Amino acid sequence: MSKDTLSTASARHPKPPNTTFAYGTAGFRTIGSLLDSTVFRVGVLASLRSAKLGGKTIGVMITASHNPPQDNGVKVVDPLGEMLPQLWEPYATQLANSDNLEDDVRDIVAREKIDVAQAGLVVVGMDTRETGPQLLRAAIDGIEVFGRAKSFGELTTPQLHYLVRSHNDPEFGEPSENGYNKKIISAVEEILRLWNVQEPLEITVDAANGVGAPKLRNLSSDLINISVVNSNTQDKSALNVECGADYVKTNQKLPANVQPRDHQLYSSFDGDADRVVFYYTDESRFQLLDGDRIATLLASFINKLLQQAKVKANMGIIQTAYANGDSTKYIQETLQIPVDFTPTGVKHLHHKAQEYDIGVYFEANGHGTVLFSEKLISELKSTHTSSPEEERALKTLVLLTEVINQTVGDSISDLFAVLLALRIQNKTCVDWGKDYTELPNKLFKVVVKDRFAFKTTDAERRLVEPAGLQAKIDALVAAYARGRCFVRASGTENAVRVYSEAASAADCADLGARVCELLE
Ligand code: NG1
Ligand code: ZN
Repeated sequence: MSKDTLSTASARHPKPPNTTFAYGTAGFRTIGSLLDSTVFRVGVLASLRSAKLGGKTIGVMITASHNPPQDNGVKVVDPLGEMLPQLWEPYATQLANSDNLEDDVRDIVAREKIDVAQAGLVVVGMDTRETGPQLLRAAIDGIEVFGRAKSFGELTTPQLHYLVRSHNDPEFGEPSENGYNKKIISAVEEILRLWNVQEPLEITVDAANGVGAPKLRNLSSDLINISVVNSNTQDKSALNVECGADYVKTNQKLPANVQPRDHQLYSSFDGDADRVVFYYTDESRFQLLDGDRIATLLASFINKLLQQAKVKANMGIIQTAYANGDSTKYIQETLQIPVDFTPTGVKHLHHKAQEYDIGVYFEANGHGTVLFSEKLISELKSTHTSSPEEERALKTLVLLTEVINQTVGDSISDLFAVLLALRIQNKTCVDWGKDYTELPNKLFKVVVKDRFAFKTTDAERRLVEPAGLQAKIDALVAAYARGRCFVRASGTENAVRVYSEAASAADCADLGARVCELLE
């Protein structure tokens, strides 16, 4: 290990005093100006991870997603585009907080039996935040202690995942941003040709003044016509402010700069373009089409294609406690598809989804994707068909596996999957909104003294600690028709979240407010 290089390089990235860092569900996330040393150290860790895996390409993404503009964050992406395995998260935390970096690096190298000479390539990307470029340089500095760095500059989070995967697995696609664009556009256009669609796909997207805006511009074609609003990435203070998927979902209202025409579909991305939600207005009433709706739309569309193609596959939908109770009921009773629940955080949903031939997972906030197993994909590719209708359905299914990002939730590919599902089924956004009615629901955020005191069980739907609190919540819930309410600590913010739903909006608000009072 080139000790001098580590100490010399690390001296350029001093750790801020009195700050502790924790690698959580979304990697490290805090005020961007505090993150220089942490990002440098994550760079070191990423190259160790590459060495551990015999020189495979690893990714580092610098983003704080939907958080406010002054925040930033960093996470590590594994070779096939997955999140860093949970076993390595404590190493990230250990290095970020270390006062003796060389010893701690040596400790990890010994524990994991790493030959640092094997460190290979680490690809790096960032969103559009003001602190991004400086943190990108810190990451590169850290990576280059043991390995090699390649910066792709501004990227969406899912593009970075794609790039990591395609560097390791050339069959997945060309390892460039252009390769990502080509893969999606050509699959979308081929599906449109198969179904003889003449009119271009059209939608207005609110890009949260984030990186999704410039990236969407690269995806236009004769058959794809996207207008982008909230596309100002130059004004660094505008990111996610009064716009974007998180704003729309949390406030259940239109973002700034969308003047809707009734019955027309709109969509919002978040700041790093891995979440998407849709909406329309009906006589000025706002109708949100969130992650639960995307899951049901895509699952029923794919089911229909499977039937047409006469292919049998086992499909499951994965939800979290934040899924609306009526969406779960609709999936189980009307679509007759099994539902699993996992804790919040896409890595949990992703793992569960991998247990199916087709695993559809979406958080209600719009983060999710559809995973197709390798076994099913090769079966689809080798099945012989006996009619043009079967042939078309089969081809569409294969092409959908190219449109839909197989590594992580992706606003861009989910946007196209939804537009295709609607167009091919001749379904309007209003039809989509009427698939099922939704229970009124509300999300609250409560700042408490110690959020780590809140421990949960049953996919975060019940509290085990603080002792006695769950019984009080149960007693309140019992008083409301179709009431449901749960409390959990946020993994990305210093707060506790309360979710409530009930048969009426007034009851839902009341139930949530009363549970919040229990926390004060
Ligand atoms: P936390 O802060 O742990 O609730 C939020 C989202 C998660 C997930 C992560 C990662 C809600 C209620 N929570 O987590 O679903 O997306 O951010 O970005 O939407
Ligand atoms: Zn995001």
